[in-house]
Amino acid sequence: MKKVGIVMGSDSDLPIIKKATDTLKELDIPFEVHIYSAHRTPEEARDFSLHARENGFGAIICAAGMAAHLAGAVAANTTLPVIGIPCKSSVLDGMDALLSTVMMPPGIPVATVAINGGMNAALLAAQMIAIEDSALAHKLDEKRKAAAAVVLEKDKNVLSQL
Ligand code: RP5
Repeated sequence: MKKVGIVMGSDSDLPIIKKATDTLKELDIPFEVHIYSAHRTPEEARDFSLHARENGFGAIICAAGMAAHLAGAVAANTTLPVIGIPCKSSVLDGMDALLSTVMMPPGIPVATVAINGGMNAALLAAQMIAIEDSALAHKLDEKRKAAAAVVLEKDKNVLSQL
């Protein structure tokens, strides 16, 4: 199975990445995690993305806050799908990172999830890997069914709480 690459701009982004790695672990998807910054360690971020395909990755998740150029910088060096997580890590509450991540110029796409959207980034990466992996696609279907069952259980009980 292809691996998911996870790159975060700083170790202060770890709580958001943890939501992604928990989800990937639950789905038995192999992953690799790095702290590379578009601004502080641009060479390492570039090298990782340039060689990601030959190193067995199928998708890359990038999490960064503030002027978040990491996902775009990684996407510039690979045609693997890149998923950006804008992180809330400044006085602008993540709006800065959201706009920096989502507003890519035509030609270099980044699939941007919600601010701090670690779980959805992992699920989206899993769905990409599952295009060629029917066992994983089945696991994703089952996970959705389980999540729906939780909501329906709450529906059954809501009246008793009012
Ligand atoms: C970004 O700046 C990082 O992704 C992080 O979200 C933010 C703050 O980084 P630290 O100052 O906490 O290292 O590059």
